[in-house]
Amino acid sequence: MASFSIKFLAPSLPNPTRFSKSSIVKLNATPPQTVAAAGPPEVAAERLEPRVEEKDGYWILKEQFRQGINPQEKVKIEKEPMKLFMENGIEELAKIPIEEIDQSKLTKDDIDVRLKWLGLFHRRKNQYGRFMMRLKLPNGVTTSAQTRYLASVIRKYGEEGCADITTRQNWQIRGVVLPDVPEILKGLEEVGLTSLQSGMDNVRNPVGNPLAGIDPEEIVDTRPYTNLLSQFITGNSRGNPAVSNLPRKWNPCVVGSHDLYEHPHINDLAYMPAIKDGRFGFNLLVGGFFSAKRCDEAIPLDAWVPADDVVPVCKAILEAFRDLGFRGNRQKCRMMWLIDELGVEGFRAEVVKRMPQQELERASPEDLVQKQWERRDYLGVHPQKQEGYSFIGLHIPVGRVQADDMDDLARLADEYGSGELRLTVEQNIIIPNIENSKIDALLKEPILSKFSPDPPILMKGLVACTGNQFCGQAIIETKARSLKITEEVQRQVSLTRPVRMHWTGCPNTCAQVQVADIGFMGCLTRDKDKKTVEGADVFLGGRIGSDSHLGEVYKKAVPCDELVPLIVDLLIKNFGAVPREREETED
Ligand code: SRM
Ligand code: SF4
Repeated sequence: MASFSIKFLAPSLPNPTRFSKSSIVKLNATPPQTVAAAGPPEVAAERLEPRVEEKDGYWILKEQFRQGINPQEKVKIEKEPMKLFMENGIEELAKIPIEEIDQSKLTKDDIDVRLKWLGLFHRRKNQYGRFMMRLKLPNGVTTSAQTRYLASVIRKYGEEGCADITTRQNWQIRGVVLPDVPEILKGLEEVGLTSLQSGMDNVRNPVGNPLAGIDPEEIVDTRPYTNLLSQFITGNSRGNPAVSNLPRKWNPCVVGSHDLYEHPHINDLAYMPAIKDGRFGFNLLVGGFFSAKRCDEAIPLDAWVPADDVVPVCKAILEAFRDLGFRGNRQKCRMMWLIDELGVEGFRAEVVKRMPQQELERASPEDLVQKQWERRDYLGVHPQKQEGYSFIGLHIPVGRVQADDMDDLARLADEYGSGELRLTVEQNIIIPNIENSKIDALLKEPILSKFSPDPPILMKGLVACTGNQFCGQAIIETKARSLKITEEVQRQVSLTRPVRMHWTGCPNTCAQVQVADIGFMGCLTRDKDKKTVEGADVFLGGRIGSDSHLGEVYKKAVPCDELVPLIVDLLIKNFGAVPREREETED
């Protein structure tokens, strides 16, 4: 398959769009209804009045649309969150003792809500006074210097500090205390990182092919596009308030591999490589999302953009969402709800209005992603498209690392590769650009017994969200439990193919249980003695790749202590597992 290169475009910086104020309607506090099956909905012209306006460089909800809005919208109105970064409000906030901060609603909301615009999440419930810091890491690409810097930050926090690789191929670091934040923000800038606009009603990390630029089978190198998107979204790490007051979170990805490592079907915007009239570009999928109340796969927008329009179309879609999206019940604010309300064509028309030339081509039939493609395992050593070089995929159990681990991984990247590391949505790490002559020595490195290129087969596909160790929304513990249960299951059965098991601590499904072969979603339940215990709803049948399909509940509310026999049974009946005892007798 041919590869395509693109020009590296200067990021298109925020360009405020102004709208007529002629027709004014009140925000309907009743959430929009799902109309998917009912044909194109009738949408009154006044419904298309933008609900936000620009004031002093920030976008705020217009007075007339403030009825029935959710509490998070009120927090945004009370004080613009981006000011903490753009007007250096963080410097002052960081000087106030946390006890004092907690005494005023305004400053309490600053640390619990508004700081998420700077990527800082106060772990009030489970790690009071400490913050998780979420980075932006387009395409999951990072450097050894960045990794060492992040390690240096968490090392300072001793047992309170650690880091996680996230399900959006990103870093999160933990243990951060408020007085250190201004200095950490400077440190991030020095190593070329940003944490800006990574939480709350912002665009999340742009996901791309973890093998971009090194994969002999790649369709297109996704890195330039994910970089451009991130530069646009964060205003080159200086902040972009034009897209920081969305009605809700928003997830983008750019697909570059037939393997669909990027999970296009569960992103709000997925760029699918496609040729049109000999030009390279992308068909667009929109609206994929998971939430506690509703999960939906992305649908075609019936639109194709040339490669040069990746940023303009992202901007147009974000502006349509920002201007028109519902801001009432938080469970009904994701972009798919707006698409439902306007109909795909209606939504598309709003995007077209916001394109620079008010034009958007129809989708191309020449989709470049091969439908019949067996998803490849990136763990282990694999040849790159660059002759004489290989990459190695290392398994990072449930994505958790400590400072020393990060330093060691950075050292491997420097000594054996080109100083680059890549993070994957399965919470693993890839080290690219290793000269083939160095592979043997690399495979003897002691840290590979912890972060194995060839982990036990069931560990390969294990993913777990943060869970109740740190996450205030968690119902159950996930990371340690998922490892323990998987180890136990492995002792009981053997398998010849990996089974992707995902654990998520609550219905928000950050670990995407619906895409897993077997998923576990935390809940509370009762055991045989009627005692309340941690449990899980078990999901089955998620598929990824071109025949993607969301898994469904197989069994509800299973006590965690009863999961091992259930998993063993599922593996035997559905995934060809063989009980170890029988295997031993047969030998
Ligand atoms: Fe998530 C909220 C962790 C990927 C759906 N997610 C949270 C919070 C911020 C809740 C909180 O304040 O504690 C969690 C932080 C816990 C912590 O201390 O780490 C959290 N989400 C994560 C991460 C770290 C899970 C992981 O272990 O990897 C992932 C960070 C990705 C990143 O780098 O940005 C993460 N979250 C996801 C995904 C997966 C994805 O994007 O592919 C989803 C489902 C997909 C989607 O969003 O459509 C996801 N997270 C949610 C939701 C439900 C969203 C909704 O529309 O209702 C929430 C709750 C919310 O936003 O109100 C949530
Ligand atoms: Fe927290 Fe729930 Fe997301 Fe897990 S799924 S990180 S428990 S919000």
